[in-house]
Amino acid sequence: MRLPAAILSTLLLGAVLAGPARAQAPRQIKAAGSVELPDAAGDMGPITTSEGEEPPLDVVKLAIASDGSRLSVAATLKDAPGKLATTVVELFIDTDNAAATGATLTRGGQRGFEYRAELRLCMSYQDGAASCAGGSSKAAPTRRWGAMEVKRFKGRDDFDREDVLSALGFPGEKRSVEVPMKGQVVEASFDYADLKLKPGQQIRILAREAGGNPKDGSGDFPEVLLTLK
Ligand SMILES: [Ca+2]
Ligand SMILES: [Ca+2]
Repeated sequence: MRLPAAILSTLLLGAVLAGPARAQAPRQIKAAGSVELPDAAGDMGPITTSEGEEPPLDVVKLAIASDGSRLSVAATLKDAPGKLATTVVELFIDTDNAAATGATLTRGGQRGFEYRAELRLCMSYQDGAASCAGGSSKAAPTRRWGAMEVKRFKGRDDFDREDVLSALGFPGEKRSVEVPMKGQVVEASFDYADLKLKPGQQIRILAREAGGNPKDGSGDFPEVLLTLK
């Protein structure tokens, strides 16, 4: 079939106009002190484990708040969690708000991050085990809480990093706070000092939904430029 020339050029023009919209950089939200980011329900596929599939930890709201000495992160889940302890949200933090310094993300390619903080959903189980990553697939959970796992990127490579804060508290590492899970909210926090932050400092945060396989391929929230309280 042959298309008339006029229709063909309209189609091509349409394709050119649609191009830049898709390639557009993600929008950045400016916030002072705190920010709340709503998120779609149903945008996460199941978590793949060696034992099979687990239901995803689908975040519907992410709240980030600073109080002058601590930064807290709270994720509201669409459904009650199963029995798998794992990361709910990853936060990549550009502490000097400069893309030219820090690590480049292997997945996504965004630049400039000095730290990665993970909001973990931790659980203890009937058999006495506790986990913030993986968990016991046989025993039933008896308690659930939120904790932070923080790493510092040493350079450009996002796999080259050192421990700052340990979710479960391995010997020799500073242990995260434990915040009991309330309803469907997983929350934890870290000290400004853990990331060498000061009140009034402006930091760039890229949060990423991590408890499952994001259906859009990235799970990225809009970037936030946050001025700390
Ligand atoms: Ca979601
Ligand atoms: Ca930086």
